[in-house]
Amino acid sequence: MLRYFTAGESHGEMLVGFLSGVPAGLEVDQAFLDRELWRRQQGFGRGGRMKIESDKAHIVSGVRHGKTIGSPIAVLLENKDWKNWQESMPVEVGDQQKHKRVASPRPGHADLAGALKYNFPEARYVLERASARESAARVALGALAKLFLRELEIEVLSHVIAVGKAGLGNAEVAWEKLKELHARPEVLLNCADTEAEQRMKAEVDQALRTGDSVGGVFEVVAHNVPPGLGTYAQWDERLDGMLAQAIMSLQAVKAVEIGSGVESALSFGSSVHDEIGYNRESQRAPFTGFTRASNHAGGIEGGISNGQDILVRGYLKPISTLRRPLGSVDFATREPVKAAYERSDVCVVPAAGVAAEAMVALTLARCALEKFGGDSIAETRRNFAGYKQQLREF
Ligand code: EPS
Repeated sequence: MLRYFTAGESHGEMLVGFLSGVPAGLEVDQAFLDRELWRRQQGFGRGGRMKIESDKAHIVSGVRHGKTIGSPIAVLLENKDWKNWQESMPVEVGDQQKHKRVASPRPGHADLAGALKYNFPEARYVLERASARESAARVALGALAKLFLRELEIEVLSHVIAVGKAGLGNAEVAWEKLKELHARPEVLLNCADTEAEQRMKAEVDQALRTGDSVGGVFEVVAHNVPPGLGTYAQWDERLDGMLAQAIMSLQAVKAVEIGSGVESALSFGSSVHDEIGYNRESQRAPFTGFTRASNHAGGIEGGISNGQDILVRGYLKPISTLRRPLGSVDFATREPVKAAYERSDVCVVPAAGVAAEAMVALTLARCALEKFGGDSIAETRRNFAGYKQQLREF
């Protein structure tokens, strides 16, 4: 069973990712891991922190001679900013005078709820772990999951479909276009349409000018997923339910949509459901001869992948740290004050999309391993080939 955890504070020494259950014999492409980490650091509207960090995955276990060995994989990511925080956030007792308090909670951030829950007099330790810095560790683990999925020819990418009010007119972007977007050496807002991307940039510019922040919508696309991952048999084994949890667990995500789920709720069934056809001439489609006229279902029906691309959208609230802060209350005096301001990002929609790819990849990898099993990649591939044969013969 694929299991994973992360540890680490935003300004602590490092982030740690832990992944167990990956079959032995998977080639680990270090450059791929580091490029995934680089992608998460990009995007117009990121703050000063990204100029300090240059994330690299330092694997310390579970990989030998370039391949997984079936043992748990631990990945370390250095926080370069740690050198500026060693004295104010030491592991040992240290000098309390050097502690950097977060005196007033930011509306929208975990500050207040976290301080109440953990009984902290202020929010420093809350934001340290609630911070989206943690998602870097997920991206490192997700990159390993993507390498595993590649063995089954499954790929996962994302693109941005809205930033604030600026949206992509037609959000249906061909897989090949997503591949081109992914290959670009620079990331602006990771939108496949350059005109829409400029409008998105204008939204971020406005937020920058006015001391505000802006959210948006990303879409993750999982390509070449075979029918049959997930099941309706138990509520917690449904693929859409697992993906919703995985995406919702990312910092700042406030809504998740599978396919055109939101629009579907406002439409008649006849315009929502994806009509089924069959192609007798060729086995053109990757797994079966069954075809669909559309993909409003986002590749999942009855909690099971149906062979179409899986489409998952995440709706991101605007970053909760504002340069022109909202009203709050001082933790110590309980007097009204402005919320604390620390250096912050203004827009992170492209970065969140990359983190969401990682979560989708980890979820699909877990489902694929449950279905096909295998302690070595050779075994998984053999089992997968048998299943594909079964689908062809259906
Ligand atoms: C974050 C605040 C900022 C972001 C951080 C998330 O960090 P800092 O307080 O050091 O400026 O840059 O995101 C990352 C460090 C990252 O790697 O994504 C927050 O409070 O959530």
